Amino acid sequence: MSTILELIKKETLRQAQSIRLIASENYVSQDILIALGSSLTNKYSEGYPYHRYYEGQEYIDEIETLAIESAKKLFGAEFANVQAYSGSPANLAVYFALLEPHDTILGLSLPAGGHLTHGHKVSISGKWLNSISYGLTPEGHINYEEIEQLAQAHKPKLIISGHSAYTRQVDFKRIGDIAKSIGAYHLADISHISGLVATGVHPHPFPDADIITTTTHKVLRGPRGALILTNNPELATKIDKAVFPGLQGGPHNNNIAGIAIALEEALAPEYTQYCEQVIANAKALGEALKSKGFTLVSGGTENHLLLVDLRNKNIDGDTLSKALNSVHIETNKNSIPFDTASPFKPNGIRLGTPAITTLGLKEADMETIADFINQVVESIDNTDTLAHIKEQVIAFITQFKQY
Ligand code: DSN
Repeated sequence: MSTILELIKKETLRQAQSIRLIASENYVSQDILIALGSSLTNKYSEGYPYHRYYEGQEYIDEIETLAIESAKKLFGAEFANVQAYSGSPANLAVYFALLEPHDTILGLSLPAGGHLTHGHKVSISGKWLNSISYGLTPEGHINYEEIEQLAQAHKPKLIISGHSAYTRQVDFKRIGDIAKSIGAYHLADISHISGLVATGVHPHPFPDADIITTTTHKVLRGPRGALILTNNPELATKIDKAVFPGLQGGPHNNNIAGIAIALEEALAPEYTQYCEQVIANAKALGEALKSKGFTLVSGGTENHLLLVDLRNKNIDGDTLSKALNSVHIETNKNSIPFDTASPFKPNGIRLGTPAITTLGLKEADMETIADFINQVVESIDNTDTLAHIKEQVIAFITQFKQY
């Protein structure tokens, strides 16, 4: 067996023996793994279904059409592009479709829970565009009044709603109304919450957003990739041109097939139950952590993720996430709103429940996980205790369905 195949086996085992709490990760189905590893990866297909530049597309056209139709049905959209390689290129394609260099955009700042591509200054979105950022209130909620003030003062051409580390529901209508009042486009990047939106357990950005982007591999539980959705035919044409030939070459057909399967899975009633359980588990984990003296940004959660403010625990997010990883609990360090510490040693960690909910964990199991996390904080320098916790974690998580 090649070294790479050996490493893949080790990674599969590592995932099976870990409590995976990274809010943007999940486990895909066996059908999706088959699609990803299929002959579809051998094929070039520049263009769109039934309008390609290379021959031999009869099955590829059918696959991409099925993905488009399922995306439209799941999100109630008239147009869907399924070719963007991932969330960042999807957002860039929207900017390329709608904006000129140096146009102004307004998005949630990265330290407040936004994304690099929402205008951070190290990203092309902050270098080639004039990016302005809004933040949160001291209570950890989106500061809608600040959006309004910044929109009036700077007249951005595009306002972005959506986030990577925000624990409350987004008021898409309020942001859409602000965008309308200044003639700006409203882009809702729902990458983190798209499954919740599709199943109605989080408010939908349509009709208050002009365009929706989402990755396909978070709560949505598909392979890596992205969707760009709109109900506006003019914007749809511009977006298709921006994705290809504007930004990308041949689409990743194996991923598009996996996306088509994930969307079909998400259209089934069991997926709505899954999304409801994702939120129930996040709330239960939050309450269990609070009962052990942990502080949560915004006091709790209304979606799939939690941000833990560690300042009262006398430990930073880098040290804790590494210690948790050593006992097979995967999290990521994360800045908390108004964090004065460096992003390399921030004061928070981010936790999410999409992956563990796929394994079948329920509210009562969140008590166990909160207990493991608390034990790690209390035994941070005790290698013997950490080794013992690791054994308990592996015994606990391997009781559940394996992927
Ligand atoms: N890296 C993703 C996340 O973890 O939220 C965002 O792109």
